[in-house]
Amino acid sequence: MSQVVLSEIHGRVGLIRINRPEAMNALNDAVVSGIAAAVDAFEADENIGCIVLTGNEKAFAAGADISVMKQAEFDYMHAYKTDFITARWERIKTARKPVIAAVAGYALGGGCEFAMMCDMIYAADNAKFGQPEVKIGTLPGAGGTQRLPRAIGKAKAMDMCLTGRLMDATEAEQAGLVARIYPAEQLLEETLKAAQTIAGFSLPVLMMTKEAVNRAFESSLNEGLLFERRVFHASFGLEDQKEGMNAFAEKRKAVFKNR
Ligand code: DAK
Repeated sequence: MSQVVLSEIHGRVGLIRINRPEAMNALNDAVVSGIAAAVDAFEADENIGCIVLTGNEKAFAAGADISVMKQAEFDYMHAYKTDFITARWERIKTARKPVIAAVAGYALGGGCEFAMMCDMIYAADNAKFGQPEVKIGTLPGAGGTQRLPRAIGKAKAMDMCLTGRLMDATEAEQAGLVARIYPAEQLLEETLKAAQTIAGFSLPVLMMTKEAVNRAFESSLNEGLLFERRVFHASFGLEDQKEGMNAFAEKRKAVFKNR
């Protein structure tokens, strides 16, 4: 049996590839657990500073596996009691290192939700995003109704969730869902390049920055500003802060020690 999740190391970047091409990378237990295990490993590895999650040129992931969810035993009681596909889904969200989703082709349903759990999305020009669950008699269940409006506003999010329509890369970038667009054949290379740049910075600073930006969505402005001030002050306790500023003054490249 082929591995449904592949992981590779490129310099200081951990690359996770969803690998179920025959099913448009539909997300089943094995895929979600495989992604979570890869994240666990990269988080524990001191030589990794940034993680990239990707699929293939046709699909990042076309959603949760419908062939599993359509089974008769998948009734309310089963879904509720087993906390259906919840357990390992949130591992991306809890990653402390930066995570970039590199999306080519379809990112639908749980696939779009997975991409939105990452810190940012770089898209290929053929990317298509959507929450089409309404078409199969259900609704987004892994954050789509919450993260999509925060990313693109209520009007477009409501439109997508209620009609199930797809959004192309250009619209997604204009709406704020996507940070960058690349020609499909350059997506992975360019994403890895950006990830290497990120991974070359001080890891504790990256982690503090990520925490602070995420506060913007989880607290009031004043609370967020207070949190930012505290981690900003904390950064002056890092050797890397002294190194970064000394290197600037000495007109040389900083050598961060991640402490
Ligand atoms: N599940 C299972 N198989 C899928 C699939 C999916 N989501 N999407 C595609 N496939 C399979 C197709 O069945 C087909 O298999 P064969 O017939 O060849 O065996 C193969 O992939 C190729 O697909 P198509 O023949 O359909 O290819 P097309 O190019 O014509 O169309 C498509 C591509 C992506 C537009 C189309 O396949 C499609 O509409 N797929 C379904 C998209 C969808 O409805 N996605 C949302 C699923 S619901 C939760 C977390 C998450 C979720 C829920 C709860 N919790 C944490 C509680 C998420 C739910 C969902 O994502």
